[in-house]
Amino acid sequence: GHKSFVVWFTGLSGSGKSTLANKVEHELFEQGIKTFSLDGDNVRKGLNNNLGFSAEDRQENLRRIAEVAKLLVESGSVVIASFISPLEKDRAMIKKIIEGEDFVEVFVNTSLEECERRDVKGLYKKARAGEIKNFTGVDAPYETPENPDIEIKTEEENLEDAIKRIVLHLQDKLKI
Ligand code: GGZ
Repeated sequence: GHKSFVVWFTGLSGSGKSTLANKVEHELFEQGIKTFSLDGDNVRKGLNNNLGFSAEDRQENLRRIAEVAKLLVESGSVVIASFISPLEKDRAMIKKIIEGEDFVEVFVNTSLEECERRDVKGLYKKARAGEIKNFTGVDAPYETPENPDIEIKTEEENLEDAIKRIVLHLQDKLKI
């Protein structure tokens, strides 16, 4: 067996959280590790489909996700979670919920300018046009994590190196 814990990716929309999370999950899968991914696509459409993007709804979104992550850790999975998780107080809540279990915070540090330049889903454009309200980085805050376990600067480090660095950090934690 292996130890189980949560790897939590935080960063702006379009920062590259999902790309990194998917690749890290693939690496762990290849090592025979039991993983489970939580992200906006599988959570906001189902469990949290009654929640929007006000500060209160984001907090409740993240609270439920942290509780689910804790259950999955108890069942023996390495949980890979990617959510903007913009506020320090909400990230502190998440850590408190997951508690004794190991928690690895990965800050995907891509500048707002770069996320907006990429604008993969056209959401920044819509937010600037006022078609989406409370958009993180535009008219809702993102508080920079003070002490992440790992920081990935996607504008400076290539994807393969970043994945290697994350997986290496997780190797130690996987040992019973
Ligand atoms: C931020 C929004 C918003 C607003 C819709 N603000 O890039 P995406 O599209 O695929 O990922 C973003 C996702 C963010 O949901 P999270 O659950 O990660 O947010 S939080 O942790 O703050 O609860 C984006 C889309 O939802 N999206 N409206 N207003 N992102």
